[in-house]
Amino acid sequence: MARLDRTGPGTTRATPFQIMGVVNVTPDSFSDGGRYLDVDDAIAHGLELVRAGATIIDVGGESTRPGAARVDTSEEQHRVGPVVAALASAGVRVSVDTMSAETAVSAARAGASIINDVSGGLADERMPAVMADSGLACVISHWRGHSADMASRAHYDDAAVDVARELDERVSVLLGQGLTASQIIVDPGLGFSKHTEHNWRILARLDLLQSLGYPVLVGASRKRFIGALLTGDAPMESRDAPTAVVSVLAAQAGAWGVRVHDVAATRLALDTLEAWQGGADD
Ligand code: PMM
Repeated sequence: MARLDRTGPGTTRATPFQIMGVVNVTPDSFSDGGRYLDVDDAIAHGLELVRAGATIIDVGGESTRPGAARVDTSEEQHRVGPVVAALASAGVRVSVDTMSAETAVSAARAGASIINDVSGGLADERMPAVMADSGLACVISHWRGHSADMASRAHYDDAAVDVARELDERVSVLLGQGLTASQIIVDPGLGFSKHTEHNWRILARLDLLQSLGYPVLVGASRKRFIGALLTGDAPMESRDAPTAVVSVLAAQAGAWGVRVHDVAATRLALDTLEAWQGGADD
């Protein structure tokens, strides 16, 4: 049986559900900062995530944690370049998590096949042209400003409605700048200028994002709003079980994929959903 091949009753998904495994080559990412700063460790971790079921590996060299400082572009390229090159040459589908046009260009040359820009092409004015020229798939996230002061921008009438509308407007601008519709994957940018209640509202109304007509990527993994479900001083890894539940619910809601740190937990959760759905076919 094809994995999670249904988007809803009677409809078939063109592509299998995507599990994007995170490899942060940073000293300061909130969930795994410093663990894979060494190039060999980062490559090994990427390959391990592929063995665990990741269909894409997302390689990032700049932390976007709340309050994070920007990283120099050459340092960012120095971090991600060798990891992207090694994983791509091993046949892995690689995305580069960057807001820098220069880093996107160099990662594309190194073999990346997806540009994942959490700013949706807003942080670097050269990014839309790079995305258009590359012809690569591009993740366009909802974004209102840099991490240093993003919390001050977390004001919504209805977060789900507002995020869907702002993403739609952003995509229209990018289409006008030469991107094609087939390149676009949208992402609500959970945690970026969003408080806990905003993130849950967006997830509960994922249908509004789906209705834009593009594949939807959900990045909830280990974020603060997931941590808020836990009591006390729970370690970061405790957030992986609720993250896996979010992955299943996102798949059921018709998302294209999820971006997660613990691929094995998400794979198992999705296999459980598939087994459940399989019961309906018998
Ligand atoms: N979140 C982070 C980084 N990159 N990319 C996409 N497309 N969506 C996200 O939600 C997203 C992202 C921040 O999380 P991390 O520090 O764990 O990488």
